[in-house]
Amino acid sequence: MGFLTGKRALIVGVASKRSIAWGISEAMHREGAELAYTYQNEKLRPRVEALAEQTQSSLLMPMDVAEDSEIRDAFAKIREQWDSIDIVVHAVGFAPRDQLDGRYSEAVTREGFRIAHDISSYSFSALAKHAAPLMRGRQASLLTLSYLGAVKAVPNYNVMGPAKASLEASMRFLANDLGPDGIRVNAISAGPIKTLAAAGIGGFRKMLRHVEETAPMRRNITLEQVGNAAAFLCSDLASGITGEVLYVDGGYNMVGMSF
Ligand code: NAD
Ligand code: 0WE
Repeated sequence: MGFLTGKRALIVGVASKRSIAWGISEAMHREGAELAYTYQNEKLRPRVEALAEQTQSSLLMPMDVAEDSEIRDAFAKIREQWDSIDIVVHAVGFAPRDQLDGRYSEAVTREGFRIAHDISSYSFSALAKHAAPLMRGRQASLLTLSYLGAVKAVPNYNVMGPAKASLEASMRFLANDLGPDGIRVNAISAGPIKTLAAAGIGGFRKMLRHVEETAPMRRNITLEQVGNAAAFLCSDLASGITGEVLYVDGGYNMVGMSF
């Protein structure tokens, strides 16, 4: 019997089979969780639908996290279908393309900053706000995806760094606020993975090579490794862990020097 048997999970952020959210879905499905999915827009619907079927899921809803009404409607449908929920996975990040290239001081704009923080950070708090009433009295948990740029300056990551810092701080405030209701809130800080969100980034292959040469494990991480860590964190095996950023990066973040 899988360690997520009996758990119901909402997965936000599947766009393709390379999505981190999909790696998490596969691990959670394997461990016995029942899954629901959202898709950002109609263009992505058929792809998410096909992937949902692969995990025997039939609960599929539109949700652009920029729209309060779409978040509200999605959770209304979950309440109808499931009544309660045990797990919410937030694997969403976005900044306008022009923000992710060149010097931070030159690329950053008021609008770019606003959008990055709205979509990549506030949306997690918005999901928590709607999920918490459906989680009370259960051993529930929320999970988000972060990146090293939250705590260290990384070239070209630019305003996504401050947005991830805000996301990690929000995760801690949510953990503190929802802990008394038995709800845990954590983040995984993943090493670079070639997903859709990473595909268009200039120099991404160079970054992957740098990690391979520098990280203690001397390799890049896989979707399966992130998926397994996520399944653990959202399970009762992690009942003592909340407000934590778990690095799944082959140890890259803690290295001070490497030859
Ligand atoms: P991805 O492109 O597969 O997933 C990003 C998702 O965000 C997509 O499903 C997209 O539909 C969704 N999204 C964007 N704007 C949205 C909106 N307005 N409303 C709803 N959904 C929206 O890429 P990914 O790499 O799997 O990204 C998932 C998360 O993992 C992000 O938070 C990203 O920052 C984080 N992360 C990625 C890496 C990496 O190297 N790929 C490393 C660490 C953390
Ligand atoms: O969080 C991310 C990716 C975030 C992202 C990616 C895109 C590409 C397409 C946010 N917004 C957009 N907007 C687009 O239009 N990662 C952790 C992956 C990533 O992105 C980088 C990285 C890494 C790692 C960008 C520059 C430098 C490193």
